[in-house]
Amino acid sequence: MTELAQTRDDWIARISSAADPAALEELRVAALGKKGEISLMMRELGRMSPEERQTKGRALNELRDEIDAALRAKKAGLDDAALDARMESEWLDVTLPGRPRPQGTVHPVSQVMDEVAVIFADMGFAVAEGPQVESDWFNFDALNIAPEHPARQEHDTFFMARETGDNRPPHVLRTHTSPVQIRAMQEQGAPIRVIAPGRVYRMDMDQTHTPMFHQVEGLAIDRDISMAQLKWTLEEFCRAFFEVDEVELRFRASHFPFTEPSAEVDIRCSWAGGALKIGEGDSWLEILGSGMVHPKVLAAAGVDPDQWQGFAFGMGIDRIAMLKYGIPDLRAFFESDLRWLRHYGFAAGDVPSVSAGLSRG
Ligand code: 2NM
Repeated sequence: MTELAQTRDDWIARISSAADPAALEELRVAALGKKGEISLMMRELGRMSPEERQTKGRALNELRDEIDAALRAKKAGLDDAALDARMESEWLDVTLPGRPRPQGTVHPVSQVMDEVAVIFADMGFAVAEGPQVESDWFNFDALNIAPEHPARQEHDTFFMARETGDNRPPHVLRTHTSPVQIRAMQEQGAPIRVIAPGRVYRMDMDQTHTPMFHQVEGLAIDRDISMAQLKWTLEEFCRAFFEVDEVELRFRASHFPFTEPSAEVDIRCSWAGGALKIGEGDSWLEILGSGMVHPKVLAAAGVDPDQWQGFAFGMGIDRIAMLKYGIPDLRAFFESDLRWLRHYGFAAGDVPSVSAGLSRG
């Protein structure tokens, strides 16, 4: 092998094993730079005879071009590899679903409404909804609440403004969700099993009352529904809702215009150590109102009281939420204080279910 061929092979080998663009640039300077090996060899040509210069010169030009081409090819290869590596490391699948971190929580009232709906759905009750602004017929008359009844007076009920000269009775903010049950009976007839959860309004504001609060009422009408089925239904509900194996309910005779007979329902509990325990102890806690739907109410809702009968009940959602989740102050429910919401709120997407557990928070 000639001296030139050896030089060529050495450079080609070094170029092909250059690890990165910086190493390659060093090789380029060492070979073709002003003081590079090939450049110095070319400078020798000046001291040669014309014949020698011609053959040696041509050979050196070829060598220089060959090394230059090898350098360029290697540079392109290294640049491609660098781009491939970058594409690999910066790879992003834009078709993946987003993973937003939820900022909000589920309000205890919403959580409890969901829990109640799930429990009653399991017993065959559908959810019914209706307007919050009601005619006084649906809110009072249909429910056998007489015009002179104290609940109808100005100081208990929010009345909507009326056009001047309009002598029809004004609409009201519903004071209970019973009008929803009247509408459900009118629309579906009997037999029927529904619950009506939602906002209700009464002019009351102190430690234990807010002017807007939440109620859930239930209604079951069929040919031969009895108080015994009412009691079983409420016991089942309380067991599931308070997530305890046994509960004991006590029915106390009471009076509501829309039920006859009527009963207030207490649940056995204990306050030992300051914490409420449902199902054991020597205390009783009032949690519900209930009774057999008054024949006049059935008739007003278009259901024949000679053929159908059934029970109804109502309870405060905010109140049972406080009891179940140990929330001390009712008014904090509606202050929208973020610290309170984060403390008492539930994880979004943790949907209650009777089989998987109501409240895993
Ligand atoms: C209660 C207590 C007792 C009730 C009655 C009705 C209706 F519309 F069917 F007549 N719904 N809810 C009722 C009965 C509500 O709340 C303390």
